[in-house]
Amino acid sequence: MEQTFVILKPSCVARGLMGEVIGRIERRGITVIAMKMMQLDIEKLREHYAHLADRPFFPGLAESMMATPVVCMVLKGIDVVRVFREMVGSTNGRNAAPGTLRGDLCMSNQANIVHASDSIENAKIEIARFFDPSEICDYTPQNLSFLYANDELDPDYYKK
Ligand code: IDP
Ligand code: MG
Repeated sequence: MEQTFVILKPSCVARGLMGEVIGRIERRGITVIAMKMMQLDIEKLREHYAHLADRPFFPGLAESMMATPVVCMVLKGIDVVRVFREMVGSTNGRNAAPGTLRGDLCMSNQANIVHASDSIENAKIEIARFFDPSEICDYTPQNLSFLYANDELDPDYYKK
């Protein structure tokens, strides 16, 4: 089953939206298998936002990501990388569709409350960047047979 990496940004933590976002993740039927609060530093952000390091807004973005601790999470589910990106919505909160996290909960391009991996490959890299394997609790939720039909589940899943 697929895994994705999430950061609840300072704009989520400081505005008291952690519970709302985690609640929506749980209600969707996505499983949280790792979660920790941490203070990001500039080295980590240069790695994490390497694709944006040359952009004029990078210093402001990095500062905003260090303004408070953040919450890092690993989520698990079938197709969860794509499903969670769709839940998050467009980068700019003012353009994000209603019903998405950003479209319902923020008004900013930069302070857009959540980070989510944009591909399976990047999810693997980001999970390894922020979590030690020992911090990931890859358990099987007891309600799995109510989250998915049997024919959606990998037959080997139960053998793990
Ligand atoms: P994403 O978070 O939707 O994947 P990316 O393009 O990967 O968007 O950008 C990473 C983060 O950088 C965004 O979530 C946002 O916080 C910030 N960002 C992106 N573009 C801008 C911009 O034009 N101005 C300010 N901040 C930006
Ligand atoms: Mg991105």
